[in-house]
Amino acid sequence: AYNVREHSYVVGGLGVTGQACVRFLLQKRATVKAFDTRANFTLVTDPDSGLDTDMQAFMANKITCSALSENYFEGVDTLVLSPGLALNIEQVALAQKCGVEVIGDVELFARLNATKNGATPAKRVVGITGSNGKTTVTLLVNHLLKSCGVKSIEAGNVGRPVLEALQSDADVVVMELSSFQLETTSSLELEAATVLNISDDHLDRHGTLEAYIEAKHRIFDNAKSAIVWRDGEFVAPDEQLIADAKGNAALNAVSNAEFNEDALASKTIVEYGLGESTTGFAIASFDGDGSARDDEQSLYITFNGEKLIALSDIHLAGMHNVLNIMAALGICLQLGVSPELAVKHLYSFKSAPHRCVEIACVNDIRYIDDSKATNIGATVAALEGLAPTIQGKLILIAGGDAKGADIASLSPYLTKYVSHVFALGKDAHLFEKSFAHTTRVATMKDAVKAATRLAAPGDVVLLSPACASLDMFKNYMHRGDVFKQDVHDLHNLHSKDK
Ligand code: UMA
Ligand code: ADP
Repeated sequence: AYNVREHSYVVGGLGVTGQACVRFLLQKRATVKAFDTRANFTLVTDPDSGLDTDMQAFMANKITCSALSENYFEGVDTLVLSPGLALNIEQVALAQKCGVEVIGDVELFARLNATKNGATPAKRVVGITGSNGKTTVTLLVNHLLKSCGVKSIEAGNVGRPVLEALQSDADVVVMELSSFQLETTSSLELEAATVLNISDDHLDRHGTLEAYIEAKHRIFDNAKSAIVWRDGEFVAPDEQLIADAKGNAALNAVSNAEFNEDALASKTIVEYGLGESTTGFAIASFDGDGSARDDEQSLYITFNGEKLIALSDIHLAGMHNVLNIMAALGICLQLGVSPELAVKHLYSFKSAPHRCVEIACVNDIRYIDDSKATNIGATVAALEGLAPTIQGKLILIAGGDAKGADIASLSPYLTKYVSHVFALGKDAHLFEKSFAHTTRVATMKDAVKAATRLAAPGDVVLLSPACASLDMFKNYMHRGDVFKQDVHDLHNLHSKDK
């Protein structure tokens, strides 16, 4: 079995992940030291961790925040790298030169939890990745499982470090996995895995779409089953086979050396999609009187052709959330929870903040916070999902750091759905280039003011930036909070009036 005491570790990066790794390894009495690339870095210890003295000692002696010396990796065999650090930094090159293996915290989890290593009892794990919807699906799966009596916990990119979940008393871990985490993971055994969707994101780190897809598809390597969006591009585990067969140049560039045909043949595939189908999850129209109807009242999610729930009984906005629900039901199914049972608990799910949430409605103008839309795909989903619910105009506040994405690809959607864009931040000019009705603004306050001036009753002011927030805000939460505050200030709303 994999035993941390037989290894000597360096933890790279001391954010949430790195600190959890250090804490875990200290607790297990493993040999560990750490570096952080930020010169002014100071570790904040968690007073509840019960490890204060160990952490204090660790902080005093074991953390390097300057350039690493040539012999830093002497006697070390494993570098546990934080997801925020790219694989091409000099510290990693030095480790590799010294023969040190580079893994992430998820891989450490995988080795400790591996059935072949006799972990008893191993936790059952499901993995969720994709460009958009990861957090929603992760929280939803966890909610449905818990509601159905399964002892589960959410972890990973959603915020709770996976090693904390390993030490919890949960039987099932619902893991949100980013491309950064998957890049350093190779042996994670999963009951079910899904790549929800693929759109441009993080190309500033991964370089090409192919490399990004390759990282995401590592989720399937040791998964017993795959939950697959029938109409999605690059989301099925056999995409590589299909691509090879068709000679698809873009996908052929996705080199997955470890791709294994036998593993694919033995994988269970659960399909889902918005069309009609008698296998897996689908949408079909059922009308009482035999007449042709396809309004929301007559549309149902089906499983293997059988009615599960009417779309009109679903409270999450947008068809992208119907897809998210189907994916979540598919994952629950692979853990033995029937869709019929799981759907009974959908209504009690509260969606996470900053994801298409109405934060105020004044003079019949709705203000919607979708600050979590940090890439183009998410903004497209918000526009398509909200458009059918809007009587008047849609005024969009967007912009920030586009992370190298092609904002011009948003322009057909802006033309179709949006009357005016107020653009903020570092890449505001890209919106100006892509859409004629764009005005650049300096601050969120200016954006809210200008949007409100333009708005009439029935209109929607949507913050869905298609960009990261870090050029102007601490994070997307902060951006959403500032938006809400500015809206409330402008209208003199007190929080109780929301
Ligand atoms: N950093 C340095 N030097 C270091 C270490 C970190 O400059 O030595 C910087 C990084 O470049 C980054 C920031 O510090 O800008 C945080 O990096 P980190 O690796 O320390 O991040 P953690 O605090 O450990 O949080 C990470 C995930 N963050 C990233 O992948 C950037 C969190 O996802 C995740 O919740 C957490 O682990 C627990 O698993 C956040 C995220 O933004 C929400 N993820 C990206 C996304 O969803 O798009 C991938
Ligand atoms: P992630 O964790 O992958 O960033 P979230 O669930 O936090 O995903 O949602 C991020 C953004 O993407 C939100 O703006 C949300 O409205 C949008 N979104 C959610 N699910 C989907 C989906 N299936 N397809 C496209 N966009 C989505």
